[in-house]
Amino acid sequence: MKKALITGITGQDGSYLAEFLLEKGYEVHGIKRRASLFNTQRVDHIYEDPHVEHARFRLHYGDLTDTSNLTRILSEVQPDEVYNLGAQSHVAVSFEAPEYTADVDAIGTLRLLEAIRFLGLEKKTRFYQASTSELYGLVQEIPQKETTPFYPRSPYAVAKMYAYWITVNYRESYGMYACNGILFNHESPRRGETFVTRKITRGLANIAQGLEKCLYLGNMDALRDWGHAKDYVRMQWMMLQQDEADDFVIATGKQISVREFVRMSAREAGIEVEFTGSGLDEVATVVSANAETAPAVRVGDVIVKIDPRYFRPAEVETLLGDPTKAKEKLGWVPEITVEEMCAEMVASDLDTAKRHALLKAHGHHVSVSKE
Ligand code: NDP
Ligand code: GDR
Repeated sequence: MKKALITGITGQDGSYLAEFLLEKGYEVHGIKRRASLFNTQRVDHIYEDPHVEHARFRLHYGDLTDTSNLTRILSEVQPDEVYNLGAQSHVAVSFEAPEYTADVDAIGTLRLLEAIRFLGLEKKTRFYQASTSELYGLVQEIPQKETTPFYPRSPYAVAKMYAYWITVNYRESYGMYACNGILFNHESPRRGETFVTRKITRGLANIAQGLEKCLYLGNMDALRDWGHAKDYVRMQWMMLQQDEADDFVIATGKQISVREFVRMSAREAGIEVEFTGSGLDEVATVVSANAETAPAVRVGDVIVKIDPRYFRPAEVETLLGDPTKAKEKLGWVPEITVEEMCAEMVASDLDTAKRHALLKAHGHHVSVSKE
């Protein structure tokens, strides 16, 4: 039985990858952080009681900032494959916490690679690094492929650039099987609530059900190549099954704007909107609403406004990936379109919002967390 170790197992990708590897028959180990509340909601459905013999799913307390902890876990697990998905993954937050982001995202990757080498596992353990389209930042070429030069535009992207190159360096220096997946944005109903797609689907679902009045966003013109996390974790595994380690761009090859994603999500929730104004004065106003899915919404309601707080000191305006290499070398093609993904996200958030609205109607307190 193959063993995998996943950092960031409690995150969006970690949870889908763990499911995927368990289905493939792997023993899956994950690193979770200590938190004051339970933080394993995304993997609770695959959790196995550690008291059960031969459990194939194990969680270890740890942190990418802690070298001795990582070394001990690697030594205990002796994994065939390590997937380094753990990161301070929010671009806007990286401007607020640049040093921490560098410690986790850049040096954390070095700590893992060095621990593998220190333990003499460099010929046994294959390594996947969660690299990102944010490396392209101020884009030098459209669409972006493996050979497009990098121009990172945030502390997050700069940290991930170190991680990218240290992964290449360990492959070239020590013959390690180490790969970078340069993944473009990918989303799902499990996406963190402060990333823009989920913020939109959750915000509009809450508005539809009367739990919120208005959604506040930043740059509506940003263009992204959005895929589904399920498609992308399959590719992470495929990358580690080749004869030779290599780096791949993973993307859909299509892009839409944040504004278009708002329109698409609103439509899924039964709301048609019209955008008027520009810059900080842009708003989305309701022109029609389905009484069944959006009973709390009226024609003329302004449901999206701009808040300058959500603009970044330096922005990545446009990202569009060219996944030709992944298609040709690995036979990978994305199966889920942005429209299907958006429909799934809105349906899931509407489901939750309806339950919360019902609780509220029966006098229960419902808190709607926001950033
Ligand atoms: P999430 O933010 O959903 O998950 C991040 C994971 O990292 C969580 O499990 C989090 O733990 C963990 N983590 C954070 N800090 C530390 C730390 N100091 N030590 C150990 N673990 C830590 O991200 P995604 O699942 O969306 O992304 C997975 C990886 O892929 C990340 O590295 C991200 O940067 C990268 N990426 C993501 C893309 C996307 O569009 N989703 C695109 C390209 C790259 P906790 O749950 O406790 O917070
Ligand atoms: P990104 O994702 O920065 O691309 O990083 P995010 O969803 O945060 O932003 C996408 C674009 O939307 C614009 N935007 C807003 N973003 C947020 N979060 N909140 C808002 O209110 C808002 N309004 C507009 C942003 O300015 C940006 O242009 C994600 C992360 O998963 C990274 O870890 C990963 O590496 C990259 O995708 C690829």
